[in-house]
Amino acid sequence: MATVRDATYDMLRTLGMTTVFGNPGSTEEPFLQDFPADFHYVHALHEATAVAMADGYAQASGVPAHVNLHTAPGTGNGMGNLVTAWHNKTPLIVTAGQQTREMLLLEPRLASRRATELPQPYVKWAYEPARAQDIPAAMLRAYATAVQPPAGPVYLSLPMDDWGQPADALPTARTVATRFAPDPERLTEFVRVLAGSRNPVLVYGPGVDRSASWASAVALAERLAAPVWSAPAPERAVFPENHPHFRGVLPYAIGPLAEALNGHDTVLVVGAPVFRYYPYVPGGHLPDGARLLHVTDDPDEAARAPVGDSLLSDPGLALAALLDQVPPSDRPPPTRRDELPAPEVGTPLSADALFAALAAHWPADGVLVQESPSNLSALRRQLRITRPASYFTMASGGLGYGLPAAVGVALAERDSGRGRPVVAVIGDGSLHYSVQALWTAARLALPVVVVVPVNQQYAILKAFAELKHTPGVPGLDLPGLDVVAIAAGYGCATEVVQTPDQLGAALAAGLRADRPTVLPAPISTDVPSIL
Ligand SMILES: Cc1ncc(C[n+]2csc(CCOP(=O)(O)OP(=O)(O)O)c2C)c(N)n1
Repeated sequence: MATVRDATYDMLRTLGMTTVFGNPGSTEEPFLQDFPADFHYVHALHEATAVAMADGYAQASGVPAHVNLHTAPGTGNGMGNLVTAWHNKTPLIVTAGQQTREMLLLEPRLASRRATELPQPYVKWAYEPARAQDIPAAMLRAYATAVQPPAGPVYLSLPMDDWGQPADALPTARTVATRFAPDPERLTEFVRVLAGSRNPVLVYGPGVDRSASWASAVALAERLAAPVWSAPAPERAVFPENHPHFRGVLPYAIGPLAEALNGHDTVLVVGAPVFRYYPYVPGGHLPDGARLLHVTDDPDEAARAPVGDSLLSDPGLALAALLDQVPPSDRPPPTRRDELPAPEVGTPLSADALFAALAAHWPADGVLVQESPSNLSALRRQLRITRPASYFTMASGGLGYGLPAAVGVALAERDSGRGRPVVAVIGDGSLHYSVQALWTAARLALPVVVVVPVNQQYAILKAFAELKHTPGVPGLDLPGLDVVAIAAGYGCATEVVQTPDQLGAALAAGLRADRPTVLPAPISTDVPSIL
């Protein structure tokens, strides 16, 4: 007789979800018991790491990932990266163990109180099945909820005595669409505004990359002879950054962002919130007289935009529909930005010199995963992303995502057979939030290279304190951290890099290795301005 466990594994097979990221506990053991040979359990040493590895894996493979967490404490540990998965719009099915139904009323140790409230509001759906027999169908519903736009995480709390119960017949597998097309009438109105615009500008967001529509994004920019900006603080790269139309990433503050768009009468935003701001710098949201058109697959994003007119659609389908209808412009196309002068190479290296070296030695088809807050501008200035699905970071602002996400991306690259090289750039502060991801990467023999710009401080918080005039904040310096010893302790190759050539050689060796490599690189302690 089939048990609920048998039926659930069958359902997971049907859904193509045979990889489970997790950290086990007693409340999960009845699920994990006799773990099937055709499944892969990716062991994380902390739940934050499990969630972010699954997020990176899901984004790089384009399908949802399954994370199994330990009841309330495990969910709590995973919560920061669940917040990130929500903002990243990553479809994740998070399951968590729950104490035995027989004892739940008296709240034994490890009972999750109000389990479905715990992950709120950062899940699209949270459920504890009313009957053990409902688990396989709840998995199916969880999947359908996670993948429909806007995609995101869902949560199932699963009592540990459910798994051995006799199963009902397996629910019929069903599928849902993951894209929807724009309202034709409203699209025609958008076309009319764009065709009549004197000087339009395009702002593309991560939804363009998620919907695999770089080609349409480029074609529309060329059709309109319009410059292109990346939406502020993007979690994915959205446009070939060596294209003559590309202008850079918009600043993430109200006044400066509007200033960057000065002179444009129409702003078309596709696949991003309007807008993702960080420090409060007052001003208008748009240049005077400009009109904003917004395409998003997220009704909440459309509702909360402070300016503009929104159109719900899959970003890729909207771009394709616009391309069908927008007439070619007779404006001269934007010209390429001036090339940057090569940064000076000093001792220690500046962030710019370090990342110029990284760019010079960048592997063809490399994937960059980034969590280096104060050095982000230098990194994006020096290392231009030119291919789709090649840049990942967190949309949330929560640290502890980048390192484990890079491990998840690298695993997806291996599992898919694509084998693209993965390089992470992780600040010496950010490294420690999910540092144990290094152990999983070592156990999996993944050749991910982690470059750590070492400035021995939380530089961005110093910059923020300067901008906001809050002197005297404690806890902003990071002396006495031995990155080499930490990396070695988790089983990684590691070497301090101090020159561009040393970085090049260590990077090439690391990408050929059969384990992760951590490369701490001492950099100047100058604090870059936050804007
Ligand atoms: C989970 C979490 N805790 C704290 C913070 C606040 N925070 C933002 S940036 C930062 C420092 C990052 O330091 P590092 O990685 O060394 O980068 P740097 O700013 O020096 O470039 C901190 C602590 C955060 N964003 N997320």
